[in-house]
Amino acid sequence: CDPEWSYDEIGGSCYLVDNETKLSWNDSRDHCVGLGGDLASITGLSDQKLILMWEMSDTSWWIGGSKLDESSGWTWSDGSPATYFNWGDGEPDRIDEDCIRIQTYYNGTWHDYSCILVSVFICKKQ
Ligand SMILES: [Ca+2]
Repeated sequence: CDPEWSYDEIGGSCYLVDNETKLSWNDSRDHCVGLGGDLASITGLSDQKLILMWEMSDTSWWIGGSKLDESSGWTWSDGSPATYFNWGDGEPDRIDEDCIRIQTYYNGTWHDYSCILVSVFICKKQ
C-alpha cells in the first residue's frame, strides 16, 4: 500500500481513513477515485471488523454505499455486490438520505444520511 494507507491481509485491499478532510459523499468519492481507489465498500464481517479495529474515534465516516440510482436500491460505488448490511437500530429511516456512513460510536453500525452533507470518509483500493 501507499504511505498512510493500511493493508487488509484478508481482503488484499488498502484502506485510507481520512479524518481531516470533510466532503460531501460525491466529493469524497471523487477524492478516493483521484487516489486510485473508491469509497470503501463493506462486503462482509471481515471488512466491518477491520475498519473498527483501526478507527475508534468518535465520529461517522462516509463509505461507498448509496441508493442514488433509484432503480438499483443500495449499491457500492466500487461495484461490489450489496448483500451484507449492518444497519443501526431504525436505519435506514429516510427516503431523502441516499448515502451510507459507518458510525464508530455505535459499534460500527451504519446509517443513511444526506449525501450533500460533509463528512470524513474511508477510501479503499485493490
Ligand atoms: Ca438515517
